[in-house]
Amino acid sequence: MASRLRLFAAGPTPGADGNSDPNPGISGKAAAGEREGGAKRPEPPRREVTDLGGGSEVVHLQRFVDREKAWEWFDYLDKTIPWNRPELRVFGRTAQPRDVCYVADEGLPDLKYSGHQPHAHSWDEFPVLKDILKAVHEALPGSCFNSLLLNRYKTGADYVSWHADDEPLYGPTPEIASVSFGCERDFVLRKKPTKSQAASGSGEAARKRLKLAAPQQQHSFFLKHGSLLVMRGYTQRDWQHSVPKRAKASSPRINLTFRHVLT
Ligand SMILES: O=C(O)CCC(=O)C(=O)O
Repeated sequence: MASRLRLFAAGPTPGADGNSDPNPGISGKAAAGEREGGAKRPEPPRREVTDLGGGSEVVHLQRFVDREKAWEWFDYLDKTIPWNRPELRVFGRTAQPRDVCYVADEGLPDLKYSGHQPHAHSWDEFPVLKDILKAVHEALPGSCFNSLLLNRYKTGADYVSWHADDEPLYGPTPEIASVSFGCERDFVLRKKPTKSQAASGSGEAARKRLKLAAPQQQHSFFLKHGSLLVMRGYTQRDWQHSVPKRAKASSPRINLTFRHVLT
């Protein structure tokens, strides 16, 4: 059967704010990741770039891969990946409930994050991951990912709290490409307080002050089934991101974050 994969690497760049939804009619139900139903609508190629300032940028392709192919990949990943649910710690707290798995090229330095050192599986174990990696590389010319962190959120009670992927093994300006399947969830970015702001109070207090003073210090993206979101430049140094709990998100979501480990 001919592949129905359609990639939208070269769509127009509409402007600074990438948060506008080209399909505002999508209901909460559809947003929860329902598979079929409803009228088929044309899927316009669209590449939204959000300039976060200070050399940080987010690129968002809501229709990176078509729904049917995205569900095929979701089902494969859901059934085939050897998911495990480690105890992850962020800022001294044990939390972060979600299933994870790690895949990487052979011979890379070990990844350690949130107090967890995952076993690195080989790409050869999961041929579909190679297909997805190829699609991501085609969508992002010049990219060269050699590792992948997979997350599965079984319900809206699973989440990732505020953090940055600023491990030294990714270097100072990593490009991180995040592909989402299944239940649609919010992805939120907030500015880290500067050193002097943090020094003048607790980090959290500084953030509260910042938020009051500057609402542009937070950006929210709605990650749809089959979408691709890319963080670039100094995003990991200067911003934190999270996928908050959502009581209404009742179905599973799978997220793949492709990264380049420096060698
Ligand atoms: O699930 C997501 O969209 C984000 C995952 C994430 O933040 C991470 O793996 O570091």
